[in-house]
Amino acid sequence: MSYLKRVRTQNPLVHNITNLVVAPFTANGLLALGASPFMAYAHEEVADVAKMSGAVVLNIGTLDDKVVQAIRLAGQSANAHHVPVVLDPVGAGATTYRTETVQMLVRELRLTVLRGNVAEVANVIGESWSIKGVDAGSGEGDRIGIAERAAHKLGCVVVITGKEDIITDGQSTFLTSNGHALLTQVTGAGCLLSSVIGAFTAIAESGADLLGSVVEALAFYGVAAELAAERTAHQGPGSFQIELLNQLAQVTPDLLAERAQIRQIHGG
Ligand code: ATP
Ligand code: TZP
Ligand code: MG
Ligand code: MG
Repeated sequence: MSYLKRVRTQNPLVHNITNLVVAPFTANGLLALGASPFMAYAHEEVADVAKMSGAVVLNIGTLDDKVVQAIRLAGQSANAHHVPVVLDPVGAGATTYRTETVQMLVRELRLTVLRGNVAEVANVIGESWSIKGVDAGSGEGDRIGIAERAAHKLGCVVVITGKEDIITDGQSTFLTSNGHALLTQVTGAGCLLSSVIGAFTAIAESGADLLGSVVEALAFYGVAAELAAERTAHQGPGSFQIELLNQLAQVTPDLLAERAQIRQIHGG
């Protein structure tokens, strides 16, 4: 059974501690996919919510000390109960506070997946790459090398997104090239993707399943974006954003298999 089919059959509960820009879009995107979103931030309950969830997605987009503490408590509980943890290090490298916070989080928590743009991932592991606010700055560099070094250093799957996406566990590395440039015109397209990845990690039944489920999540999201763009590109980013939600609900496993552009570049 495809991972997408499993997500829709199992309807995993996904606990999100995310930023205030993207929370409703993220919840609607997860519902469209067939997962069950739960946004919960209170220190009094985050450990309980993480424990009962299929995956926990942690996002520092609009961080403050209270959110950071909620993220730590949720992450610790997820680790203690073997619930997968996805971290989106929004804006790592843009300010010292963000950089130091994500570096503390990756020291304290065992991540399942780290997903960010190239600048964010580089800054998480102490490498430099310029960043403009929450968007990857321009720059040429070894994106694949950064992803693989991050996977080794953190012991998790690392996803670097952009026109082409890199997915690696440090041993095997895949590239997916689905997607559409309109995704860069919708705030939260990356954050929603991190939560979609969370839903796919929730149904991976073994470590061996994990990398495949994340690769499929990337291809699925990119195919949904391509179809949304085909239907709305002449209208603009507003219509595209809504149609992306429709397509997250409508892309079938067969259509995904037909359109997915996945290449393995390293590993067996
Ligand atoms: P950034 O802040 O740099 O925009 P992000 O967190 O918003 O990063 P993206 O890298 O934009 O995340 O990735 C979100 C989705 O958009 C991914 O599915 C990615 O493949 C897709 N994407 C990003 N840029 C392009 C592009 N130029 N063409 C096609 N798809 C893209
Ligand atoms: N500012 C702080 S968080 C955020 C903005 C604009 C959303 C970023 O979302 P994404 O998915 O990284 O584009
Ligand atoms: Mg973006
Ligand atoms: Mg982002």
